[in-house]
Amino acid sequence: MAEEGAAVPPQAKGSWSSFLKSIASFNGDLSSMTAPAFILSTTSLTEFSAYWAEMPRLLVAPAAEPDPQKRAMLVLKWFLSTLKQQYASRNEKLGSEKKPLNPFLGELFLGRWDDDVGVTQLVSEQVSHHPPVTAYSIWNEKHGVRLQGYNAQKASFSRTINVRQVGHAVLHLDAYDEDYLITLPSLHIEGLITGSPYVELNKSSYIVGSSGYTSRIDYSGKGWVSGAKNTLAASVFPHGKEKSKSDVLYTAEGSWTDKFVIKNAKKETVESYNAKTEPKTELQVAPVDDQDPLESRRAWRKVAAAIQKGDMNTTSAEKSIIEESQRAMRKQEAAEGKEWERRFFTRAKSLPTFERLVKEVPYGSLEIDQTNGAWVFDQEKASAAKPPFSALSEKLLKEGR
Ligand code: HC3
Repeated sequence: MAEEGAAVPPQAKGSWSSFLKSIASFNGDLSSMTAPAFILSTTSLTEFSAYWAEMPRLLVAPAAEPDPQKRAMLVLKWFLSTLKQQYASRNEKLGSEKKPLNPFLGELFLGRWDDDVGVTQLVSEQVSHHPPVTAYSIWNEKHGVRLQGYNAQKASFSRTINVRQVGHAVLHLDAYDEDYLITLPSLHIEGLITGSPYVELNKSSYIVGSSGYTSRIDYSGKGWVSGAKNTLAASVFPHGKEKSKSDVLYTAEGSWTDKFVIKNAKKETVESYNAKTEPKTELQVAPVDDQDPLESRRAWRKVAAAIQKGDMNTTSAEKSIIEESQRAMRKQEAAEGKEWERRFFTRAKSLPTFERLVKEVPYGSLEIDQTNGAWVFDQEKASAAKPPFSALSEKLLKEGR
């Protein structure tokens, strides 16, 4: 058994115990949790949208596959390949899962990947602050592949922090006018007692394709008695055949942080994946000084620098400046009877693709009350969008902040 608080710096032992006591009674809003300095991350949640496409080659691969069953399998392979980046990369890089910066309404994270599959673009925007909701759109024009989605988190405490993700993603393949509805896995935090938290996925998630094939992915981890960390087992089957073993077209088995294989119905390996060796393309982001004031790294740079130095007074002071200015804007909007204008996304009145495909997901529903609406990428807004992205940005730019 690991020593209690083994990864907690000696001077932070007291604050870590208080943090553990406080989360046992917390209200479900992850952003309201006050965590000790050593566990604070300098990265905002708006940046997490990039995890969907760090291997653009895998994202666009289904677009070149004429067979619809194989296409569904390649979509599954791409999705599984994103899991390590999404849920374990911070652990690998920083030694543990840290508490991300809580994005402000209108915060943006913009970037692009440039590699042998052409340009893949990313737009991520905080479309709601209460509750926190991040929306994103990722597209590769050359291969006609578009991914868009939004997510929020509902947390609860029982033994540890349990997080249910609300929201979904839709992958669209232009060449086949095909959509894949992607539901998001639930997770919980392990390693809290030892002071080195990490994410473990649990339960199941689905990918439902409009071509008639669904994938279900089951997640499990290291239990008290048996099981291995980050285990996945998935299958691809025709719509309506989830319970029929004889209808399974492909299975995937392995680890989402290590290796997995995909086999066909004859149990022949058709694809294999090694998360440790798969090359990634680096995301390109504008230099901070050239960014719009609403862009994440520019907006948070003073906070991030203070966190890096372990200077909690400056961290709080700089966070307060952002929070105060956000409060002032909300007050002004309320007085004018207006709502903050999202730069790239719009609240949808209905989501026909979601409604059609979600029928294949047991207990699947939209839950718009949990995400302040259903959010879609607005092509018109995106074509018109040019920095600075708000009157406030312009003011800040002029003041040279
Ligand atoms: C729960 C989480 C914030 C949300 C993160 C999400 C669900 C965000 C969307 C991404 O696509 C996938 C993703 C990955 C990791 C999730 C984070 C893990 C931990 C973090 C909590 C707010 C931090 C808890 C604090 C502490 C100190 C225990 O780490």
